[in-house]
Amino acid sequence: MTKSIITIGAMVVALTIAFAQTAIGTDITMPAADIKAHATSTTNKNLIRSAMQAAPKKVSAAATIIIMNADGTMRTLREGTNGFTCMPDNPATPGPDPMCMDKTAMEWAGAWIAHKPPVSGKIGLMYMLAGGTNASNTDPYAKKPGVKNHWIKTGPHVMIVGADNSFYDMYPKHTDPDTSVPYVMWSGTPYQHLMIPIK
Ligand SMILES: [Cu+2]
Repeated sequence: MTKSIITIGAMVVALTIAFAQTAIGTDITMPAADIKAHATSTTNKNLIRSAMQAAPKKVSAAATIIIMNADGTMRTLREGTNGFTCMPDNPATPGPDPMCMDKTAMEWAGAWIAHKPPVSGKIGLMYMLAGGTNASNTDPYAKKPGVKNHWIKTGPHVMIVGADNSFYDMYPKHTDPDTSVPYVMWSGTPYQHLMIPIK
């Protein structure tokens, strides 16, 4: 899973203002309300495009697209029909890391963000086909690398969340994992999950 999605909301606000300012500079005849609406739709389009890179085309095309606001609440950019939810890249991390998840994985992510235990015995699937960057393989809430951590970069992968310990026990759990083979992230925490490279 991937770090502080919470910061995305703040980034979106900053981006929207930046877009609006650019528009003011180039076209002073455009009414302020139009500028704001135009900036918002451009930003939303880019966020949706980013989010859709996480899964196979047919999956992300029918998925709901959301972003997380600064306070942890969610904003829906587009309603979907196939039970998958996609989120755009988190700009706080070095690499692109959009993700698409099924309903169970979405509940799991909600538990993680809220620091609550995920429902046990409900297995979920996540796609991260654009890759991902995590601040720590041991701390689910690390926002940036520390003395013992550095950015963990994983290429295109899928993730299995919510399985039993016996499932994760089959795989390596190193703090500094080889990301070219399946490995467990956040082992020993309620948020442990299997990272499965697919390239
Ligand atoms: Cu991941």
